[in-house]
Amino acid sequence: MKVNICGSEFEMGGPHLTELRSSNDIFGDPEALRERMREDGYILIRGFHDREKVLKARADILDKLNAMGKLDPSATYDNPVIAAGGKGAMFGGPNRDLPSFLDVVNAPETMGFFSSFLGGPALTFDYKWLRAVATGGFTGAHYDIVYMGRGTKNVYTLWTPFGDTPVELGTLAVLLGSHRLDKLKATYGEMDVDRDRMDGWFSRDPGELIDKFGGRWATTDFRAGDAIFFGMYLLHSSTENTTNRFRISCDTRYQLASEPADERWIGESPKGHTPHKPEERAAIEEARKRWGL
Ligand SMILES: O=C(O)CCC(=O)C(=O)O
Repeated sequence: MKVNICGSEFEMGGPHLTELRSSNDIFGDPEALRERMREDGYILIRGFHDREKVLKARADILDKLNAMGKLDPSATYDNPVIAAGGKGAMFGGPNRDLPSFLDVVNAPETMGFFSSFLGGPALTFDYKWLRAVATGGFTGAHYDIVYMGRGTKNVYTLWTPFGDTPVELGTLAVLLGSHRLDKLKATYGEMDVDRDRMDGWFSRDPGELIDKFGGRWATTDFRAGDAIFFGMYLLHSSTENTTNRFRISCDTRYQLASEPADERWIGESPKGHTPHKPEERAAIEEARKRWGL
């Protein structure tokens, strides 16, 4: 099967792309999960969330998209066909108008899981990155630290698809081993997109990253309820949505409540990123030359 990551095609099971491994075998064992995280840089859990709750949230998100005129008249909850010329949507913020969605990502089970994984009471950023990704949409390769590195670095991103999400709809893809790239961590990993006025994507070319750093990309088909989480220093991107349907997913963040949190993402109305005009932003290519990367 061919998989399109950021516009480049790879064969699943070939030299450049493999399946993500599930950690369901050690789900109830926090120490084993921490060890797996150190080893793999990510944890995939099938059925992490209550599937019915995820599907209820999906229906509410699709109702919102429909009210915005983003769905084709033929669309159903199972087949959310995008309206002609329709664009994606990014619902960045606390999303308090979607309680069924918060019921998943802020659920006591989710918070309890992260408290156990982190070894103390967890908090989640109030800001949530909820996306409806349209045809052709994808995310370029990046570390999350460049967007949210002003508090503790011990933060985890949980990526949750809201609906059954095969790779052709746009799934999370990770570059295996990229959590151990010391030079990348010491250079790009010290960047702050707001302070440095720079775009956060390190690359839009997944093949280039394999040539430079080695490793393989990994992704998989997700079912509603499945989720993957990873630390701030793992290069990840998404496969491209090559369908005429919306890919709905959210990335949410968790850390120890006792550690400092990046203030941009916390509170009643988190302030988020500082907007900069494109002409005020420096090109990452220049920085990469400076870093020798
Ligand atoms: O959903 C996507 O396209 C990208 C998600 C992402 O970059 C993240 O979870 O940090």
